[in-house]
Amino acid sequence: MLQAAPRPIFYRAAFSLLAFFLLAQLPFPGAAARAATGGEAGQSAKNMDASWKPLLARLKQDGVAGPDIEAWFAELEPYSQRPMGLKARSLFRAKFMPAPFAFLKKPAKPGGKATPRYLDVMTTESIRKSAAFIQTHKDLFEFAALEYQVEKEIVVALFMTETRLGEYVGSERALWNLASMAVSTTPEQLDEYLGQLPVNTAERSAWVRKTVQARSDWAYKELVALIDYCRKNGHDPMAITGSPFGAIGLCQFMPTNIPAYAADGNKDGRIDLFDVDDAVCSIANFIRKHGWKNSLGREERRKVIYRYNHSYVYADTVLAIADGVKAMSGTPPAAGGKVPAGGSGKNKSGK
Ligand SMILES: [Ca+2]
Repeated sequence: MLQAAPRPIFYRAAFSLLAFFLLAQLPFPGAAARAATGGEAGQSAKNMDASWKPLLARLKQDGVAGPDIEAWFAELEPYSQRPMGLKARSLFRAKFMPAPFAFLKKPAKPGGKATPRYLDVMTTESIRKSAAFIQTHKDLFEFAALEYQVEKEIVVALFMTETRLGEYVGSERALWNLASMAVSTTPEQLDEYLGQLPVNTAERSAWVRKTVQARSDWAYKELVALIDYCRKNGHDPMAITGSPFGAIGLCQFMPTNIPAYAADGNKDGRIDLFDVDDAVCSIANFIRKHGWKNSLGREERRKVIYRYNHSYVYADTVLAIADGVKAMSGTPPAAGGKVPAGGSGKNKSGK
C-alpha cells in the first residue's frame, strides 16, 4: 500500500500566504446580493477603481456590459498586478531559466523510470476517502458511470486530485482574478513581478510582451465566459472563488469549458459547479468528450487524463489513486495498472 507522505512545506506556506492575502477581500454580507440586483450601481460607481474602466468599455463594446456588471465592478477589489505577474514570471522562468523547473515540462516515458506523483494527494488516506465518497454518493456514481461510460474510480480520483473532494476550491475571487489578468496587457504594468527578471535581450523582451498580451486576451475570454455562466445559471460572481488561474468549482473548470463540458447532474435546470452532483457529472462528461473509454489501455488513459490538467505527473497521480480505490474495493486494476507504491514526489504544476 501507499506510504503516507507529508504535505510539502512550500505547498502549505503558499496556501497560508494566499489565505492571508485573500481574507481581506471577502465581501461584506449582503454586498453580493446588492451587486446582483445592480440596485446601487449608480451610487457606488464613483468608488470604482479606475483601472477597471477600460475593461468595462471593452465589455460594452463587445455587447457584454450591463447594469449587473457595472454593479459588480463597483464593489470589486482594486486591480492588482499579482495574478498576471505570478503567471508571467512563472512562464518566463520555465522558458528562459529552465533548470529548477524542468520537471514540470518533461513527461515520463512509457516503461521508463517511475513518474513522480503528487505525494500530498496520493496517500492511503486519500484513497480511503475516495472509496468512502463513492459509497456515500453511490447513486450518483452509478448514474455517472452509466450515463458517461467512465469508471467511477477514475471520476473520484479526478475529484480528489483537483479539490480533495471539494475541500479546496481556491479562495481568490474569480471575477477579480480574471479581470486583473485581462487588464494586465503590458509588461510595464507588472514591474513588481517582472522587474527582477533577466529580461535582458530583445528576444526576451519581445517574448514577454507577446506572452502577457496573449494571456490577457485569454483571461478576457475566460472573464466573459464567467459572466455568461453566472447570468445563465443565476449565480452571483462576487461569491465565486477559484484557483489563482481562474478555475472554479468542485471540479475546477475554466469558465470557457463550461458550455461544452459542464453537466446538470441533479437535473434541476441549472449548472452549479459547486454542487456535488453537477461537479461529478461534469468531470465524467469532460473526459468522455476528450476520448475516454473504459476499454482504453494505460497509455491512452494517461493521454485523456492529461487533457484535464496538462501534466503527466497529474495524470499518473489520478490513475494511481483510481487503482488504489479499485484495490480497496477488490476491483482488478485497469490494464497496465497496479496498486501504487508511492513516487518521488513533485507538486501540482497548476493549470
Ligand atoms: Ca444542477
